[in-house]
Amino acid sequence: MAVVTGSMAADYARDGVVLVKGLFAGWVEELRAGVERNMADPSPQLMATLKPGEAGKFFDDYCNWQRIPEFERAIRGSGVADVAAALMGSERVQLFHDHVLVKEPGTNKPTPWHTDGPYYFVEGRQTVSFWVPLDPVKEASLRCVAGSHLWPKDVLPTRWMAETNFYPGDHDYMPVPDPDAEGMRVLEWEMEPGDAVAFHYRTLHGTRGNTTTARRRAFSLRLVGDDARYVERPGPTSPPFPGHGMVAGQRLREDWFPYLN
Ligand SMILES: O=C(O)CCC(=O)C(=O)O
Repeated sequence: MAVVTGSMAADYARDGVVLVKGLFAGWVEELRAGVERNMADPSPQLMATLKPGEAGKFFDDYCNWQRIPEFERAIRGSGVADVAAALMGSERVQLFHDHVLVKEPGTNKPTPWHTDGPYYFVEGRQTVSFWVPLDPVKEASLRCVAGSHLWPKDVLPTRWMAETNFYPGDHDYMPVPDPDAEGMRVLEWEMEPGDAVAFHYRTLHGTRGNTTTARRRAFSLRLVGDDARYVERPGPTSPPFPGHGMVAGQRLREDWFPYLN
């Protein structure tokens, strides 16, 4: 069971990202089985990721924990809620959604720099995602810009494949920066299966392509804490959760987004 030290919580508050070694180490086979089940039977929300002619295969699907028992067992059994509570400084922890991102060998396409927050209909200081590789990763690991969760403006959300703005119309977003060219502090780790990068919904992140001969399977888990509230966005969000019926300022409805602790 991974333990959050005081210095890890302080790092998370300052950088908006921290490595949690071995958080899902006992759940790797379970999660791999869940990913296989998910890939064999994707949801209707499966995302198109590669343009015609782009090399490889990039599987990107989400919101499946209710129908993939391996995911629910790992989420409830791993102790991730306690880790999330300690990192966020939150009493309660709610499950927002799961996300599977598999880059097969030779998928050169990088995952573009982005922050998840603007795509979501929930906002708060207390948010955390756990990106969990299910294969050893080096170059294709998650890359996060330290401190970006504290930037005053949200980063423009875009559609990864079409490279157009995610929401119609003009909104007050900052343009997507180029962290390498702009000399930003980028944190990334060589990781073992079951390690986790914990990062805030406002943290700028991306990944390189998978140019290796090995698969790069990743399970990402999105959780929220006490101060997270439903917010209106300029259009349908990702994930959309049609018919959710929530209004601005409400906590996420408990019957769809259960408490984990
Ligand atoms: O795995 C990737 O390529 C990107 C992961 C990501 O953006 C996320 O988990 O939010």
